[in-house]
Amino acid sequence: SGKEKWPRGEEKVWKEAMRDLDTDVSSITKSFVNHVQTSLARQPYNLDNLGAYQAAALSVRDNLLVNWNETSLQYTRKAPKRAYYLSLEFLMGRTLDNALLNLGLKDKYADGVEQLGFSMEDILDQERDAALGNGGLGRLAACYLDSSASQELPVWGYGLRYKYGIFQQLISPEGNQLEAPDPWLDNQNPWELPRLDVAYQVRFYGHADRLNDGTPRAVWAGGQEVLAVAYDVMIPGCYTKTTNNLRLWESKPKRGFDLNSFNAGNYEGAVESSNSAAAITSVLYPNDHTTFGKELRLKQQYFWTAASLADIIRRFKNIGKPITEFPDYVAIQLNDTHPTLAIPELMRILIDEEDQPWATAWQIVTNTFFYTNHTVLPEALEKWPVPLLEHLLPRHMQIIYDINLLFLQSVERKFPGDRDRLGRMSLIEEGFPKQVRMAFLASIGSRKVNGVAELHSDLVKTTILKDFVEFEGISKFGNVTNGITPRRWLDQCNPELSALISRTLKVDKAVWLKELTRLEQLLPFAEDAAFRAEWAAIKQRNKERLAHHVQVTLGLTINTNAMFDVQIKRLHEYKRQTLNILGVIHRYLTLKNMSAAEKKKVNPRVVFFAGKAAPAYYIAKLPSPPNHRQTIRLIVNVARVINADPDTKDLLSLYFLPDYSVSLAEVLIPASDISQHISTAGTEASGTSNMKFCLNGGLLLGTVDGANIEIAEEVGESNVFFFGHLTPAVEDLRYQHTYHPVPIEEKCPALAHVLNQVSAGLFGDADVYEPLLNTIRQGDHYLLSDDFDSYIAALAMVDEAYLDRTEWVKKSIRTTAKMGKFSSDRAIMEYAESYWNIEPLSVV
Ligand code: F58
Repeated sequence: SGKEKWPRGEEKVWKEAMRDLDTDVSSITKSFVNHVQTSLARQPYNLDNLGAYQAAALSVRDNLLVNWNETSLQYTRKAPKRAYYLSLEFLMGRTLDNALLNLGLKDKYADGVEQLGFSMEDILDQERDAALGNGGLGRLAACYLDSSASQELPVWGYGLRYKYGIFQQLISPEGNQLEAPDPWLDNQNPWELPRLDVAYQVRFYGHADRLNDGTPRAVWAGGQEVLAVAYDVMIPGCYTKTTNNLRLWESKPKRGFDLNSFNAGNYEGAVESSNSAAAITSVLYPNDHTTFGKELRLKQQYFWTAASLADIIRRFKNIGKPITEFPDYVAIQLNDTHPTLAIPELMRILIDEEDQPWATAWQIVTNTFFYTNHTVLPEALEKWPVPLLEHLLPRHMQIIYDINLLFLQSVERKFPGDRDRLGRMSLIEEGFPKQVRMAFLASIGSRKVNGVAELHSDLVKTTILKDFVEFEGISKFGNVTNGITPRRWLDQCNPELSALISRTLKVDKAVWLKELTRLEQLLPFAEDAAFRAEWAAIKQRNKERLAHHVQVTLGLTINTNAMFDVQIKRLHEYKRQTLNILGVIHRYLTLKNMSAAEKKKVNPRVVFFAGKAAPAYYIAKLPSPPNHRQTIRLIVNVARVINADPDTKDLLSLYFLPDYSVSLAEVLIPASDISQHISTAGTEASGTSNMKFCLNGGLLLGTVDGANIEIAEEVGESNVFFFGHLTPAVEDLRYQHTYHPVPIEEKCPALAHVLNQVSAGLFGDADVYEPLLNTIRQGDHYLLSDDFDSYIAALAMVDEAYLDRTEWVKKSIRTTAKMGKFSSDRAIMEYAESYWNIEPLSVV
C-alpha cells in the first residue's frame, strides 16, 4: 500500500530536482563554499585547512550519497542474492583521496580548492585514519569492500563502530612503546551517516528454558538488553555508480537510566547500565594472534553478530519469500572465527522465533555461512570458556551442545568406535574450564571453508582441520589467495607510477586498474632504456617524498642515495623483526671491520621499521610474555648507536618510524627498493603488504611462506630473494631444538657473535635484552638460528644485485608487471563465483 502513494506529489518535480550533481569546477567550488556557510556554519574568508577538509569532504559526500541511494534502490528493486562480509575489523585509512579518485573527480577538486586558496595535499593531510583494525585481517576487509563496489557486486560489510580504534603508538627516548587512545571521532566524521532509526535490541545473560513440547524450541528471557544503532559508511566503487554500504553498530543503553534505582535515590546505580552498554563498542581489542577469554570481547562479538543478522533477516523478509529460501538470497562470509556466534544465533532465530524444525534450520544455516581462516598458530585459535558462554548466552550454549551432539553422532556413524577422533573433533575441548573451539564450530556450520594463500590453505587442510576434511570431504575446503586493491595501493599512493603506466599501456587507468593483469604489457618495456630511466626516477622521487615526510614529522635527515630496505607490520615473534635487527647488527659489525678501500664498494643502505606491538597491560597477562616490546627497544637503541657512528653512518642507517598506519604505509611502500617478509616458514598465512611492495616495483626478500610463494611463481624466482628452511623442515628442527640442542656458538657462530655483542652492552641496556636473546639461545621456536646464515647470504645477494642498477630496474619493472593476480578484484570475484554464488549488478 506504501507503493501506491509513491512518489508523493508530482513526479516531474521530483525528477527535475533529482538529477546527478554537476561536477564542473565551478559547481564544485559552489558546493564547497555552500558547505562552509551552512553545514559548517563558518565564515568563508578565514577558513583553516581543517575546515577546508571538512567542506571538501561534505561536498564529495554529496556525490557519494546520490550514488549510494541509487545503488540501494537498485538492490531493493531487483532483489538479487547478496553477500555480507562480517568482520570485527575494517582498517579503512583515509577516505577523501580514495573517494575523489574512485569518482574520477580528483583533478577538478584540486583545481577548485586551489582557486579558493588551498592546496589539495594539505587538505588531504587533515584527515585522520579510520583505524578500526589491527593489521592484515582488517586491511583485507577494507580492500574487499573496495573491490566489491568496483566489480559492482551486491556486498555489504558489517562491523563495529569503535569509539577508539587501534592505539596510537609513541616511542619513548629509551625505546619503549607507549600507548595512547585513538579518539578518531573527535572532529566529526563526515563519512558516516547515523541511522538512529535502524536499531535492534540485543540480549545478554538471563535464562533459557526449553519448551519440551516436542519441538526444539526454548524461551530466552531476562538479563540485560542493549540497543544496537546503525552508522552507515559509503563505499564507492572505482568508475562506477555502484556505492555499497558498510554498516557499523554502536551500542547504547536501551533506556537512558533505570527507573527503580533512580527512585531509590541511587544516582550512580541509575547511570551504571548506561555505562556498561556504551562500553561494548568503546574500544577495538589490540589483539594480534593471541586471544584472551575476556567477557567484553565476547559481548562485542555477540552484539555485532546479533544486530547484523537481525538486519539481514529483516531485509530478506521484505522480499516476501519463505524463510527456507534464505540461502538463495543471502551469503554471509565470516572473517575469521570472530563472528562464529552467528551460527548458533541464526539457529536460535530459526527455531525459537521462526518455529522451524532442527534439520531445516541446520540446512539453512549450513548453506548460508562461509568461513575464512587467517592463521594456523595454535595460540591464535579462538576458544571460549563454557561457563562464560553459559552465563552470557545461555540459549546459545544449549544450541552449541545440541549441534555438537548431533555432529558427534554422525562422526561416530562414519568412524564407529574411534573415540580418539570424537575427542579431537568435539566442539567442546575437555579441561578446566571446558572450552568451545570456535574454528570447529565455524567449519561445521559453513558451506565452505577457505585459507588465504595456497600454502596456508594446504596447512589448514592437513593440520588444524585434518579430521574435518576426512569427515566432510575435501571439496568443502578451498583456497582464495588474498589480494589488495590497486586503487589505493598503486593509483592513490603512487600517482606518478600510475600515470606512467597509463601512458605506456596507452589506456586510461579506469581500464587497467580494474583489469590488473594488463600490467603484463609492461614487460617489453623492461628492455627500453628511456622507460627504465623514468621508472627509476619515479622511485627516486618517492624516496625523497618519504625522506621529506620523516624530516617534517621526526626532524631526521635521510640519505636518499641509499637503498631503502623496509619491514613494516605488526611486531610479532613469528614475523621475526628480531632476525632483521640482528642482521642489521651483523652488517654494522662487518662494516666496522672493513678497510676504507673495501667500504668504497659498499652500497649505502637505510633500514626502516614500523609496526605496533601488543600493549603492555595486555601482554603482561600472558603466561610467558613475548618479546615484541624488547625488539622495538633494541631497534631504537641500535639506531641510536649506528646512526651516530662516523665510521659507518654514510653506509648504514636505521629508523623506527612510530605509529604505523595505513597512511604511513602509503608513503613507505612506494619508496621501497627491497622489503622484508621473513616469517618462519608455515607461520604467515598470506601476508598482503608483500603484494603492495611488489606492485610498486619494490623487490621482495622473504622466506618460502604465505603468498611470497605465489608472488615468486608469478614474477619468477630470479626476481625475488628467497632464503630459509621450508615448511616441512620446521617440525623436525623444533624437535631437534628440544631433544638434541646444539649450542649456538657451534650451530651459527655469526649469530652467536651478534648476540654476544648485544649482551656485552654495545647498544646499552644489556640486561633488558637478555630474555629476548635467550629465546634464541634456548628453544628458538621461530628458528632464527637455523635461518640466520641463509638470511645473511640473501642480504648479500640483494647488495650484489643492487650494484647492477640496470638489471635491478628491470627486475623492478618485471615485478610490477606480473602482479595482476594479486588484485583484490580477482579475489573477490572468486568468492562471488565459487563461494557466494552472487553476480554483478550494474546501477545505471
Ligand atoms: C592476518 N591475520 C595474517 N589477524 O596474519 C596474514 O598472514 C594475512 O595476510 C591477513 O590476516 C589477511 O588474511 C591477522 O591480521 C589478526 O589481526 C587477528 C585479530 C584478532 C585476534 C587474532 C589476530
